[in-house]
This record gives sequence, C-alpha cells and structure tokens, in this order.
Amino acid sequence: MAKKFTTIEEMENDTKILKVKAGEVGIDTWQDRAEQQKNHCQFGEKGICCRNCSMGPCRITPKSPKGICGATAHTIAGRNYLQFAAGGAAAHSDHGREICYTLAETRPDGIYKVKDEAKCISVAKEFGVETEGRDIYDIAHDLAMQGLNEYGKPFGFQTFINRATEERRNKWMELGIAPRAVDHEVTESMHMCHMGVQADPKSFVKQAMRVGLADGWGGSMMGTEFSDIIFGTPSPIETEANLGVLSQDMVNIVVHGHDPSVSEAVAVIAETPEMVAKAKAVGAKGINIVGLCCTSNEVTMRHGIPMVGNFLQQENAILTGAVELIVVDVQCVFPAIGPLSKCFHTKFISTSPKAKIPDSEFILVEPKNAEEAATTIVNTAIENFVNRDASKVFIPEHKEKAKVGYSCEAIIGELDGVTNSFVDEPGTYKPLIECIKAGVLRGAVGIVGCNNPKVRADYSHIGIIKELIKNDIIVVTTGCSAQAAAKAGLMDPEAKELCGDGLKRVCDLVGIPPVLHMGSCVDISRILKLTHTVAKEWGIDVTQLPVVGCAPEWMSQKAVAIANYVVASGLDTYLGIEPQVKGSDEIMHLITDGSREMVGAGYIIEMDPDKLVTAMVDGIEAKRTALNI
Ligand code: SF4
Ligand code: MSK
Repeated sequence: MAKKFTTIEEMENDTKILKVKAGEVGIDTWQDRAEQQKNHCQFGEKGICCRNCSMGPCRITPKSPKGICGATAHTIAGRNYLQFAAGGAAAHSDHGREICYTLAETRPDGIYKVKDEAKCISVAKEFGVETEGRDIYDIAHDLAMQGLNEYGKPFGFQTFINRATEERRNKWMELGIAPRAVDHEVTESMHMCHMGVQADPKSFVKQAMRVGLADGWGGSMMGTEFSDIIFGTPSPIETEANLGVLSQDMVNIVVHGHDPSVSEAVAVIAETPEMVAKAKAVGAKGINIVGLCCTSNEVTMRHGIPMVGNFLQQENAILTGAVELIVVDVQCVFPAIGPLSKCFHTKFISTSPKAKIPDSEFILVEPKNAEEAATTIVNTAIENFVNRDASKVFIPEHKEKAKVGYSCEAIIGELDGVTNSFVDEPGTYKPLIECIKAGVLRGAVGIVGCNNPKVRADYSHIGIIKELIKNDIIVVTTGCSAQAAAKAGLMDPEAKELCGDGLKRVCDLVGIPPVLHMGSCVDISRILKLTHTVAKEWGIDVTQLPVVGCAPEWMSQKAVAIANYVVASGLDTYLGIEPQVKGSDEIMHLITDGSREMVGAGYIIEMDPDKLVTAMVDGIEAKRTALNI
C-alpha cells in the first residue's frame, strides 16, 4: 500500500490544538506575539534606520535623505547588512571555538573521547600537526590548539580554504576577501560599521562575504570536523521526527540549541543502566531523549535520537505537557520557554554563561564537568516524572520515519556500494557526477535555514523540496529545513515514490532517501566541502555546477553569514525572505546581480515559494545548458 505522508495541514492542526492549550494555561505563543508585532517598522524592514551613534537614531525618508553625519541610505543599509552577517559569523564561529575547547579536553577515560581517529589524523595533517608515531590524544590536543589559533592568528588565511577549488581561492585573493583569522574578520566588520568609518556600499558587501567565508571555511568547518572527531562522523541511521516522538510513559528530555557537547553528555548519561533503572523506579518505562533545532540535528545524525521539531515548534513541544525537562545550550532558544515551562511541570535548564535565560535554572556545563552536570540534569528529569499532570498532556500522534546521517564520508560510502553500476572509482563522487551528466539527476539543491513567522511555518521548505524531487533534483539539507523535511516523511526512503523517474532510480539503486540530512547549521560546511570536491572531480568551476542553495524561511543573522559564504563560494542562493536592505537600490543590486559580477553567484529573492522553486529549476537547467549536458 502506498505510504501516506503527513501533510502540512495535519501539522498545522496539531499546532492549533496545542495553541488552545496555551490559552487554557494563560500563556502567549509566537503566533500571538507575531500578531502583536504587526506592522513592522518600515525603516527597519528596509534597513534604513541607523542607531550607530547617539546623534541619532537617524531614519532615511524622501525629506531627510541623509543621517546627521551625512550617511546615505546605501551606507546605512550596507552597514546594517554587514553587522547582521558579522553577528551570524560570530555565533557560528564561537560555537566552533567551544568545540575546539572540548577537543582539548578529550581523554581516553573521559566522557569526550576521540571517536574518529582517522579523521583526527587527516585533519591534523591539514593543520600541519605532526602525526607519525604519536598518541591520538596528543594529536587531538595539538589540533585543538591549532584550531583555536585560527581565531586569532596574526597572519595568513583560514587553513581550510585549501579545500576550496583553486579558482575560488584565486577569486577571493583577487577581490581581497580571502578569510583571515575569524576574530579578525568579525572585529574588522564591527570596526567598519562604527560611526564615521566605512561609507562605501560595495566595501560593506565584500566584507560581508569575507566574514561569511571566515565562518563557512573557518569557525563552522572546525565546528563540524572537530565534532566528528569527538562524537563520531555521522553514517546512515534510522530515526523519527515530529511531536509524536514524545512518549506517554517515558521520562521525556528535550535537548535544544546548537553545541553538541551538552546534548552528547546528556545522551550518554541517560543511556546508562543506572539511569534507566532509576527511571523505572519512578514508574517510567525508560528515558526518551528528543531534540529541537540544531542540537537535535547533531544527536540525530550520530545516535538516531528523534527530532521533536524545528524552530517554530519549540513551544509546541512544551505545550504537550509531557516534557519533564528541557536543557538548552546556545542559539535559537526562545526566551519564551522560561514563562511557558512554568505553566507545566517542565524543568528548564540553561547551561552556558552566554545564554542565561530568565525562569531557567542555570547549571554550568563545561568540558571539565560535563559528566557530573549531565548526571544532575538527567536525575532532575527523572525525579520530575512523578509531577507530570496527565490531565494536561496531549501528544499529537504524527511522526515520520527518517534515514539520516549523510556526512560527506557517508555519501561517498553509499556511492561506493554501487560504483560498479556507474563508474569504478571508489572513494569519489564520480557516480553522482555521471548521474548528473547523464541527466538521470538534473542537479542538486542545498536547502537550509530556519522558520519565520512572516511565512507559513514549514510550508515553503516542504513544498519546495517536493517540487524539486519531482523534477529529479536531489536535495541535501541541514538545520530546521532538515527537520521540516523529516516531519513530512521526505527522509523516509519511501519518499522515492514522490520523485521523478531518474531520482527514484538512484534512490532504489543506492538505497537512500531523496532528501539527505547533512546535519546542523554549522554543517553547511559539509555542503561546501561536497560541492568543491565535486567541482574538482568534474574539472569545472563551482559556479558551473547545476547546484544551488536555498533558504526559503530564514530568519537569523547566522543565515545571512551562511548566505554570504555560499554565494562567495560560487553557488547562487535563493531566498524566500527578503534581506532588510530594500531601502537601498545600490545594496540590493550588490547582493544580487552585483555579486554575480564579482564572484559569479548571487541571491535570487522571491517571497512566493512556487515562483522560487520554478526559478531554481530554471536556474539549474540553465547551468546544464551552459555545460552542454
Ligand atoms: Fe545618524 Fe550617522 Fe549617527 Fe547613524 S552614524 S545615527 S546616520 S549620525
Ligand atoms: S536552528 S539558525 S532556526 S536553521 Fe540552527 Fe534552525 Fe535557523 Fe536556528
């Protein structure tokens, strides 16, 4: 019998029921607050409000076309845009820095170990760390120091740019946007944005690319690779997604945020027989860890821990009344979780000094105390199980099966399994390239990014992905987009039934779903590595690949940093939410056609998801025509 996939309407109906529950306990949710925030300030929307000094704030109107200092709409919008990108690069890269510190604390008998020794050695070699005849932990600790050095080294560029194609590196050098130390790029961006410094629109856009590249090929890539070394490089694994993964009769713990160090420790401790026995002693059947946002992506890729939801589902998870404890690290955590958790028995624990949240209990989790802190957290959840109020519990039944864990290494591993059918070159993407050349696959799209209340939650992600796979375009995805796809069943290998004939054949042969989960937001660095390796193996520039990026529902500063590094890395990026620069036609030109002139790729901005996906398919077909394939 043909599989029935969860529809967006079914998900919205679950949300509606949970929203009624919110009303019953007297708490607001994002839907209420989005309504209250309407209509957004147009100066902010257009990027032409400046409050970079106390002579202002200055706002640009036809009657007041310049700020008090003389800054034009182009300077102000460019400055705001660069600040946005720098904020995103800072957040991602600081996450990567924390992972370096975790790597520095790995021990054979500790909670953080070196799980992927081969990757530790190969990455260490890239960083010039001596590996011959040395203990793996000595190598890992030296690598951690080299990684930390990438943040503040006085000279040179990010080490990982050596993974990019020569053409891209030359382009970055020629334009003066090759990424130096991560902290240097963030600081210089903020300096440029200070009152009375940079005023040239093009320079803001170029620096936004540079700080983005420091994120993508620096902080984020270290976050990904070093996490793989510590927690294991993901390989295909089965899991489930959506609110139905919460359990009626187990202790439910939600992990939320981005840095996997906390969630990994919690997952390891929760699996111990002592903890399981404790949970049983309080009447539960066991411990059920589930994830939200990118922390979820990290632990699902490595342990198959179910995904309870994405960004706009964080309140829904608590509203089920079935969550004993939610533990958060950094980024994308609504402060609203504080008052909301108080309406239920849910314990809310924050763990990073960078993200203390009112109405949460703060338990510091650092590499040195992670085991002890995670034990306290899991114990707190177990003890709280008896406080669950059955009359307040509603767990929607919807959940979908998903096959996740497609790191670059895993994709190559899957291709190797069928190399003889295509081309006998194991350890390469050659079979994939041959499929694209032959037209069995028309191309690939990397769909990433958040939810945004400005558009229907998950609607664009799911609709666009369905249309792409129908057109034989394979999808790789990360972040909240990955979770939207998983909730809709698009990561179930059965989703091949929704594909065109070519992609369906590939899914059958390789044994993959048509939508590949590549991880969290920092793991977009995996997509950089994949596309640049494919371009090298194909022998063409990245800009020529029938491959594009898409962020249909983005909202965060991190998304702008990502969009900048994806474009500067040579891939057109399709945005379903407008960047806040509309008040300056110069900046708007520079991030679209202007950037195409500079780096061979740019943004395509379209709020209508149907038109956005049509533009994407046309864009891919145009690249195919240009390649004569
Ligand atoms: Fe106004 Fe210029 Fe100050 Fe901005 S920097 S607030 S435009 S005076
Ligand atoms: S969690 S940055 S809402 S993708 Fe990475 Fe999701 Fe966007 Fe946060």
